[in-house]
Amino acid sequence: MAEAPRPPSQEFHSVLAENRVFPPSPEFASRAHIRSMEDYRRLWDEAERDPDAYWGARAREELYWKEPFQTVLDWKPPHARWFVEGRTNLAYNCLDRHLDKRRDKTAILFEGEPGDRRKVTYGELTRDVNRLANGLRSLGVRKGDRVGIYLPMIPEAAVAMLACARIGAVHSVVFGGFSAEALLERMNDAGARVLLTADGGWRKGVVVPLLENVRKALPQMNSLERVVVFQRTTQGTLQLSGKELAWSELVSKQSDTCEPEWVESEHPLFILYTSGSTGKPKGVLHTTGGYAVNASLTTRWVFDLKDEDVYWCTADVGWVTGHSYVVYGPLMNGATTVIYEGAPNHPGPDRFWDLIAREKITILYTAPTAIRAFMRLGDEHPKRHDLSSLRVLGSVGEPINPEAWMWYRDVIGGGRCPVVDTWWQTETGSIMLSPLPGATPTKPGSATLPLPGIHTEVLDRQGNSVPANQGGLLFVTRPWPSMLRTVYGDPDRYVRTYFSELPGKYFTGDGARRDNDGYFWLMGRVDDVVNVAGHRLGTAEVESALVAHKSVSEAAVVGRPDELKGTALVAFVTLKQGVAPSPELKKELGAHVTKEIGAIARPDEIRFAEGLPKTRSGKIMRRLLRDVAGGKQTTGDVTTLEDLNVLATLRNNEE
Ligand code: 6R9
Repeated sequence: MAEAPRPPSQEFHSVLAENRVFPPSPEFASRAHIRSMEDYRRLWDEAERDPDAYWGARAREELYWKEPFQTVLDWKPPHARWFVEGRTNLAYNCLDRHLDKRRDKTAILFEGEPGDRRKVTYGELTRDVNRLANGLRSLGVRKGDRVGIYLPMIPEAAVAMLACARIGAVHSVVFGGFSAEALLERMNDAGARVLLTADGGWRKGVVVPLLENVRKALPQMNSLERVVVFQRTTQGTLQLSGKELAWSELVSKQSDTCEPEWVESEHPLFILYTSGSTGKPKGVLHTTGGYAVNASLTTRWVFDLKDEDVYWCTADVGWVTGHSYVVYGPLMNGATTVIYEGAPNHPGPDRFWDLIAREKITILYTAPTAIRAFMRLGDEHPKRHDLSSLRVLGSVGEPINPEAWMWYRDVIGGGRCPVVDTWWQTETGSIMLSPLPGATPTKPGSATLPLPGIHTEVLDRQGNSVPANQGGLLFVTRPWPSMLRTVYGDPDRYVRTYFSELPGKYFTGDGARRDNDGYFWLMGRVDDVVNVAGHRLGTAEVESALVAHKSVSEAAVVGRPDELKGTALVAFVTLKQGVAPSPELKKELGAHVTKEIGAIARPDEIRFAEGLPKTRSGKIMRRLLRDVAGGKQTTGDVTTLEDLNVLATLRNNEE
């Protein structure tokens, strides 16, 4: 059972005192797509007055529709269908549509970690996508079939996604940092027929063994028929066998053209697994039309994206940010999107700044955890490079503390670039709360205001509005085009997780407050999901990995505020009878979690405990553990504690 949402704690004390305001500069505003708060309010009012007219107009502007839609929204809470009768194709919208004007424009500017570079033009990208799309068809992949993608950050990751979209196959990208076990679970849940992968990818100077992981999982991948392997890290001929097939061989015989599958607006586009409050990740399902409209629109508005921009979102395509803001959003806009393969600090701490200066990158979109890490490395690294090409800076993934926000603005943006703190989720598909850089006065640490047509509210559990400056739960109270449609294979979980708190209103799982100007300040998750270095993890997932170890009897994992990562993971572990606690065992358990999920889930701290505090009904009292982990005094109600001694023992066991 998931624990009921708790009122958000106020972990980021410093934001409570934040009152600096930065209006957009007149020069920036005069050239922006949206130039003033009047512009913003006009759009807002338009959406408010007639939502169907507003979204219908946006959908016609953003996308090429092979068949027009008649119904903008069919809303039977909590199920929405958008642009119902329309037919379109997302690969067509990202590629073919631009060929007249942008055939030779760079679509993808790629830099590998070892320093190899490639510029892929719109013409070349279209050709590569079409060949792979034909290749997939030749393997029997049809509209609606699921295709797994487990690739490094190389142009082929985008090619793979677009090839699926072109033929109406549903892609499910698995982050390359996930282990064989995590990959297996996701591929089986999605029922993937084909998996697109690579021999490896480069990270911190070493090879991430993707193919090795695939091979470990392969015998148990029930639905998988073929594995297509791109050669990235090895030399000579790839030794492949069984279900494996070389990517180069698959595409070499294929035609450069491929008729797109014109799919219904509600045809599934992708499944992306994300963490929830139970051990099993949720397959968030997005469909075509609504997702595309919002991804395209928000990329242009929030980043003030123009044709001449060189745009870099540093997210991995394994996360939703990579889907919407590395691949689909920028390519729908005909932009140049940068893909960088490796670690931000390899071979040196100035890798990002070197790349920005060399390629004259104009828009940078990254995560607070990266910003804080750079901040700690010292100003001298960015200062050695000419960053004057930058004009907009974005942040995503977790709350950004005002100190990091100011550093980002001053040291990276030279005090000249607007900072857009964008709040959204895998489930929302695209940005929901964000400043518009030419219009919205920004405040360090606030995601400011909802985009036009988006209705976010801070409510209590009864659905009442929470007064200004008080914490509450963040809801989205009306449907929006890029909302998730269901949890793949588990439609009840969709209703239960997102719409059972207040019927008909989408519950985000985040706590927030609004200030006197109506600005939103995000306060972190209120459920058992934690954001570790911008990566979303379910504490239950880590717990189930730990209890899968032979020495572990029980485990509880909680988040603790961490200066660098935002949240660090602390695991409380009780051992089986007769197993002695030891530093070696802690190491072993850490390695075990890495194997089960991936290095991102390895607890920062493991504490052995004789027992865990539980309620009489047997639920682990995480609130108490969070306090213990954070070194805070426990103030909450502990009368339901099964054994108060347990708590005292946990406190003292802080070696
Ligand atoms: C896009 C993405 C979603 C969770 C979300 C929230 C946190 C994301 C944020 C933010 C404060 C921001 N989050 N952006 N918190 N300010 N600007 O990150 O999706 O991986 O699904 O994570 O991330 O807690 O609920 P996802």
